[in-house]
Amino acid sequence: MLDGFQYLPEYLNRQAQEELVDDIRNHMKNNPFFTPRMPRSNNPFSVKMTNFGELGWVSDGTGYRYEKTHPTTKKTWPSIPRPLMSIWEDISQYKNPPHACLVNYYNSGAKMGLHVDNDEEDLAAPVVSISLGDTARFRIGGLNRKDPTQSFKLHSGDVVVLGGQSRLAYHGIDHIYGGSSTLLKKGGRLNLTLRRVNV
Ligand code: MD3
Ligand code: FE
Repeated sequence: MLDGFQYLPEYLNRQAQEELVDDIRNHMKNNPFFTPRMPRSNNPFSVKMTNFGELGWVSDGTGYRYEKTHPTTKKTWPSIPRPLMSIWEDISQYKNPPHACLVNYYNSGAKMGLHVDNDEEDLAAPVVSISLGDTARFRIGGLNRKDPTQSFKLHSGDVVVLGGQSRLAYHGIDHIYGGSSTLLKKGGRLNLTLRRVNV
């Protein structure tokens, strides 16, 4: 495994997960999920998303980028919920706070193909990922698409830190195990990723 990769299973207990979901729901009022689209092809992602923070990641037919406002409501994104800021402070070991928190929602058929996250300028900062709800099969490889990959399950409450070399590793979500968690009333999986965008 590439250096800088940290897997923290069961980082959040059930009560902490429930409180986080409530906080996320409150921050989702007037901040609905939208369907990102692939640049050029305009094909929809199977994952729905929204963002918290000064900046949010958006994707449409014209490309990937960070924006200060929601693509459909045109409002600025809500602040990053406090418990998420605390998780960053506790485990990122980074001097500066995150600008963005991507909120991805997967229903049981959704996937995310292998990709690298490099739309951020501050690649020295780690990405911190928090999983809630249904279990996912996560795949991570190396710095080149053809490098060997390994997969493992991410369960509700697990946290992953992608620092160092792993920050630019290929990764994706192969499968969601529908009905594997009772955390979210409507099922599915939420993934939160905290990112620093500008240096
Ligand atoms: C490795 N999210 O939002 S989380 C993404 O579960 C993304 O929704 C997946 O890939 C999800 O871009 C995987 C784990 C993760 C997040 C960011 C990474 C792994 C990463 C950035 C660099 C390397
Ligand atoms: Fe990613």
